[in-house]
Amino acid sequence: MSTIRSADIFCKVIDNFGDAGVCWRLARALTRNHLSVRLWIDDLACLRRLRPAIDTARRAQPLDGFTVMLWDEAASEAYAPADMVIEAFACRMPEPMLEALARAEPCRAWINLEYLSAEPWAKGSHALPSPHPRLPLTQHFYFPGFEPGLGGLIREPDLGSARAAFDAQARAGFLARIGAHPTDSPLDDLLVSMFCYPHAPLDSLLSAMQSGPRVTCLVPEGVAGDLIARRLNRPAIPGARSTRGNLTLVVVPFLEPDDYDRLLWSCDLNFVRGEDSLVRAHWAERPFIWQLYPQAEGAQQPKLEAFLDTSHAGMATGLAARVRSFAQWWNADSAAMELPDWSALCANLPEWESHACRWAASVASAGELSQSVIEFASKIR
Ligand code: TRH
Repeated sequence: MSTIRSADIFCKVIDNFGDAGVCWRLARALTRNHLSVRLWIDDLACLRRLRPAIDTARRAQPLDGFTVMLWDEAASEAYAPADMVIEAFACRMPEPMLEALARAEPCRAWINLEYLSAEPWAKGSHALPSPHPRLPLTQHFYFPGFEPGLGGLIREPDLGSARAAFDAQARAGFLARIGAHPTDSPLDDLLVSMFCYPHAPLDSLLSAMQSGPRVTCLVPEGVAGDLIARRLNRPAIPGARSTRGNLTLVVVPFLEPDDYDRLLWSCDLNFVRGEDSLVRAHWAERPFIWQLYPQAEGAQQPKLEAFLDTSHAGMATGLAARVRSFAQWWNADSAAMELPDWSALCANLPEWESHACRWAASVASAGELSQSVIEFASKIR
């Protein structure tokens, strides 16, 4: 056992916001666990979309208690590794950095933080060693997860109290601040947040919403922008809104992560995607529909089924079937499936919310990622 005092997180942005989002969140969580943290990221502009405080012209800068470092070729010069070195999502550190890692005394904990999946193989691969083919270095796989036996999910220790303090008045103030609701009168509609990929069958869903129960759908700027602009008949910029039938469509700003949490807490149903917004939707304790990041050969489909199997444990059979068919439709490759009954899904929201609370509590009790990875690193070092 060796105390871990510092961490380097390496983040290569492939596309979208998930790589930066997960790494930023992990950096903040490790910092709050009293580690000195550097987040090495190759795309400062992407991080800036999440945290506008970032200056894209600076190679090193403080943010939220840790240091953000531009990860480019020059970063390898004189690299001195931290006690724990995390490569996110198998991004590869360049040879000179690996050589510095191999030379470091005492040896460092070298970890590959993997993608989140409920598929059974994740448990089988969690914490396995993977020796470097040439250098005297061993990397370990580390899997976040929903169940015991994996690394858990990132969950800030003060999240429960922050959410509990977010009462009806705070919610109304927040919704007014982001322009979700133009007046201070209470919002009677069902409130839905929408974060999806451009290929989602959103147009069909919005049409169904027009003839379902009254709903206000909040779409952060940049999400399905072309479709939303067509629907609104004007640019999809914050403040743009239109009502057709029982649906009011509103564009809100792309929010900073802590405000995005508040958005999820505020809504009756959240559509989320990728990885990090899925985790945040759990902590909102509200019903959610997940759209998975599309992978080669449809690898996201078994991932979806595994998640539904795991997360629906203990859910009433009728509700589970309804949610499953909706999630399958939302993730289908084509318009081959018929749109499930939107109104019936809405009628199930109270029962679904009770399940969401139980499921979130079960996931939270399975472990917290930032703490578990520190413990793991101190054992393997
Ligand atoms: O943006 P994503 O689709 O990211 C994806 C996934 O991580 C995927 O697994 C990965 O392979 C791919 O990137 C490269 O979805 P995700 O993971 O939810 O990340 C979005 C982040 O943006 C998350 O941290 C929440 C945050 N966010 C805000 O902060 N404000 C907002 O208004 C919105 C809509 C999102």
